[in-house]
Amino acid sequence: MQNKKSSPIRGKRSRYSNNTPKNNAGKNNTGKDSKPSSYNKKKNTNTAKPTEKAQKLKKNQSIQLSENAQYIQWFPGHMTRTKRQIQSDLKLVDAVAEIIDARLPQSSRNPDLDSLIGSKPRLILMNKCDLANPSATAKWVEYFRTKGIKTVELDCKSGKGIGSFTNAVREILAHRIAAWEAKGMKNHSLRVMVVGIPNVGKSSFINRISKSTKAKVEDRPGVTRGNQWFTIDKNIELLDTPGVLWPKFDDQSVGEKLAFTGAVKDQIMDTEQLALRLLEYLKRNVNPVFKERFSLTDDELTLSAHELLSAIAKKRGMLVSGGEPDTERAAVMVLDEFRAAKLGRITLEIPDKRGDA
Ligand SMILES: Nc1nc2c(ncn2[C@@H]2O[C@H](COP(=O)(O)OP(=O)(O)OP(=O)(O)O)[C@@H](O)[C@H]2O)c(=O)[nH]1
Ligand SMILES: [Mg+2]
Repeated sequence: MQNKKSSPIRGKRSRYSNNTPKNNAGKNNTGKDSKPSSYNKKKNTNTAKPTEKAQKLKKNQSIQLSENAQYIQWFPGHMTRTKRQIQSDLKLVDAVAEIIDARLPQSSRNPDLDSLIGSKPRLILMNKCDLANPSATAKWVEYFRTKGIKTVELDCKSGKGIGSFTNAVREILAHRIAAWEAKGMKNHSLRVMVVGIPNVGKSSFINRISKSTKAKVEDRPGVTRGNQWFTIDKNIELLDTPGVLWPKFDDQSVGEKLAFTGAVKDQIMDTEQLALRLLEYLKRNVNPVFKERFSLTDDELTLSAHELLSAIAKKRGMLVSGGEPDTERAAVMVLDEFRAAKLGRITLEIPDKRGDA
């Protein structure tokens, strides 16, 4: 598996991150016209205010947003083109494999997919299980089972679960295979389209299963830009597709969770505010790995997110000249460590008690 960069945000923060309240002003949701701002280590993070869009959202929709919330949306032009391409390529495939992120089994599902793929047989590949909480993963597999959706747990880093894919495809296509066989067509080749949000591991999965490195893989969203066929054995062909999000996250917490896991381009966001939101979550849902990783005391866990980020920066020796904590560097580090599950194998959502997602 190719892995050109270990972190989606490392090294970019100094060029793009800017913690001023108007950070998102002047940007469209493609991030294309956003101007990299210079890295200013002297910022006072305690003055961070919600972005203009977040403030507007708060006013208009009466949503309780913390001061660290920001408006997140990413739907660049290539995603519109990909949607059209998926639609036109559907007639070429027998089934669709929807890859989702095991840390976000609900929010990493594109709501547009249902209407896009219609009645095509579908299975879910729940990837990045190595980063998710195993008992939450089991709950989600059960949840999808009750909804009648075949689900395979995957870890494309180690290859765990890859061996179950072929049988799962045969299972969801059993009727068609039986019909082909009745017509004397043995070993009819099966074509499966692999779809999913950006950075979820579509290309990694294809490389793993085809034992190649032909599909381009990087640790950032938006790597695959065109549909590409791969033959995994004489009977199965897979179509790799670019990751697609949707034009508007109705619930901003969805955009935020996708941003935590790296499905949204980092350059369109304020990294420090995002890390503060993540710390707010981790403070509410303390797990021992997170606590231990930063040697946090119970008292420190009662600090505000800003204070906690400063404390973490100091603990890691991240200081700017004058001895002030370098919270911007610490923010990048916190997000990086979260994404690599160094703060625990955290699943950010579980199906509720009624069995709803
Ligand atoms: N820990 C872990 N990392 C994974 C897994 N699968 C993929 N990755 C990593 O996730 C990142 C994105 O993988 P890609 O295969 O490029 O994802 P993609 O869905 O093809 O992304 P786009 O083409 O940008 O839509 C890479 O750094 C992979 O190494 C997994 O199961 N576990
Ligand atoms: Mg890809």
